[in-house]
Amino acid sequence: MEPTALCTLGDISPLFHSQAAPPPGGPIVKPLPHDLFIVHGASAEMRWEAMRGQGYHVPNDRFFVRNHTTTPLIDVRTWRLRLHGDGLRAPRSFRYEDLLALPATTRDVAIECAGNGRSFFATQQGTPATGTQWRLGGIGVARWRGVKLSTLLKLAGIAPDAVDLLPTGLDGEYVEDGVNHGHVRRPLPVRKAMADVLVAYEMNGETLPPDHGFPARLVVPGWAGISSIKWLGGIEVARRELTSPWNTGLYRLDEPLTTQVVKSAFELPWEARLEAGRQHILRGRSWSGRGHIARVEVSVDGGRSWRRAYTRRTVAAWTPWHFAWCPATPGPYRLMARATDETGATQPEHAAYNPNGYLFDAVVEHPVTVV
Ligand SMILES: Nc1nc2c(c(=O)[nH]1)N[C@H]1C(S)=C(S)[C@@H](COP(=O)(O)O)O[C@H]1N2
Ligand SMILES: [Mo]
Repeated sequence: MEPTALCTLGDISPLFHSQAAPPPGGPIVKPLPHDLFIVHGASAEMRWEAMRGQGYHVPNDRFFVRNHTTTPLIDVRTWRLRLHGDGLRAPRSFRYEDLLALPATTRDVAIECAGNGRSFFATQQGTPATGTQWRLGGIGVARWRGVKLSTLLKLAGIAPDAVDLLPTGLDGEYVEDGVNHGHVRRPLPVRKAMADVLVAYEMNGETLPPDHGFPARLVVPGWAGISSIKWLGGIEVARRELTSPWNTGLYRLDEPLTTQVVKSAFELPWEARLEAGRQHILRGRSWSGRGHIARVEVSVDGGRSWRRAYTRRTVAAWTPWHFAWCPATPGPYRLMARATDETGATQPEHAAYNPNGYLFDAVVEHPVTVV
């Protein structure tokens, strides 16, 4: 039980650090203010405290960006989305206006980098993994609007024996350790493409911003973010299995990565300071690529005891929750949140190590100080 008798119901917001903003870095077009983002080279993760007081969706100004190279600025007047390959009976190109004129679909979908949480392989498990050292801010949920990919594939006469698609981005070629991997592209099975994938041209009611794929991007629900190709230029459709470095070497364990794992995050600054002797409403969100979150538990004593957080039923993209905590004694604490999804998948104490640090699903210990 919480010592609520000792607790005054006070200001529920934690004490925020204010820090001088260093100059933003990286070839991203939108501003990356220090209070919203942690910049990692060409990518930028959202600070979780930036979701405090926000609604269900991550506003476009704070949505994380993961770029292999730089954000291209594409002229929509000459842009075409070209559908080609031996898996189509009527290959064709779509102009921007063609997309806008087709029946539109709106969906709340999370996009999450497969490397989200990677830094905890080093800091929490003592086994560093190579790649961008994300904390938990490599995810965002937006309301995406666009055309179903299945609609475009049907218009292009997709063959019954088509197997794989290869969507390709119009950003620069990706060179890593002296090896040119070419344009960012990753095979997508026809089965998934026909099921629930969008070709999105709007994000949270605005024209898709340049950093998030203008004029059009894929939105692939539940799957690793690399599937959701930005700045879409072409889609090959083939009657055989396709490969690219993004499913043969990168973003792969035994098999190419598909579904994202279960995770949870507190909407608190890292190393937040909270006042002793009053009630704090700890807020956070949990998500899983497999579907709805069924249960969220929180521990404020390093995992010895757990209590249910209050969740409201929402769509599958993610589930906001809250938890009342009244810390009596000043000192350092580790807050932990553990979610279980509708398939029974839950967050373990330890995530399975892999050298590229994909799919970190363990409970994250969020350090705070009670003062
Ligand atoms: N063309 C292209 N598409 C891309 C990428 C990229 O670098 N180029 N990055 C991918 C990765 S790894 C992720 S996690 C998501 C990130 O989407 P966001 O930048 O809109 O958050 O886009 C994916 N689509
Ligand atoms: Mo990613």
